[in-house]
Amino acid sequence: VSTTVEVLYFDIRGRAEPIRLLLEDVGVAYEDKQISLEEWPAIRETTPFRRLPVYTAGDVQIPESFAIMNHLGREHGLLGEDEAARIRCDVTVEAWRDYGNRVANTFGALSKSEADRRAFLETEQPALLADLEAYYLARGTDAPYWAGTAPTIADFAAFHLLEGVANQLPELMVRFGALKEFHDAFAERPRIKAYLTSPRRPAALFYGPDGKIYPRRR
Ligand SMILES: N[C@@H](CCC(=O)N[C@@H](CS)C(=O)NCC(=O)O)C(=O)O
Repeated sequence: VSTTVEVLYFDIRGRAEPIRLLLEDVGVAYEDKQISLEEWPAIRETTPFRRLPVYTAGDVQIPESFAIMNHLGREHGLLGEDEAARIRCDVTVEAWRDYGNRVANTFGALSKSEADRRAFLETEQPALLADLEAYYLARGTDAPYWAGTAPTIADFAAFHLLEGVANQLPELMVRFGALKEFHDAFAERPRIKAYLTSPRRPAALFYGPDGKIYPRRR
């Protein structure tokens, strides 16, 4: 008996993208329900926290993107091979989540002034990426993963946010050779590679103040 798996989110990559990447990589068939902002008011009141994404598998409904990631991590053995890897997985997820929230606050729909955006780009973002790269380099293995010698949910979270850097700020990406190496290696995973260029993948990265933000280059 196969359970119907559905990811409900907006028609952008956004907070659903690590979930989509994970499902693609493990080869689970899922329905990717992408709604427009016009459709949202009608759906909003049916969701537990009036937010998306919401994941459904049969009778199981889960809001909160990282509750979904943790659930899928338990199902597919993607939470770390030992306690050291589990700790690194948790730390990596939290650190990239903070980074992602700062990017969203700066460039998203309720984004700040041009001066704040410039300050973020010039100072805060490179500093955050430098810290993340230092953490990645201290992983104590040559394996191209953030936590241990096998993929974890942290890799999907990190890869998604690095996709944003690779697409929008290639000149910043080249300053972080190890992050770029991780990104490029992860992009070569066969199912990830197929997904990245598939029509299934939403073209837009996220919603900015004036509508959807698309990759500068691909
Ligand atoms: N902590 C939540 C945040 C969810 C969230 O902020 N969703 C936004 C889109 S990225 C949303 O649904 N906004 C619509 C609204 O607030 O009306 C998660 O990680 O899933």
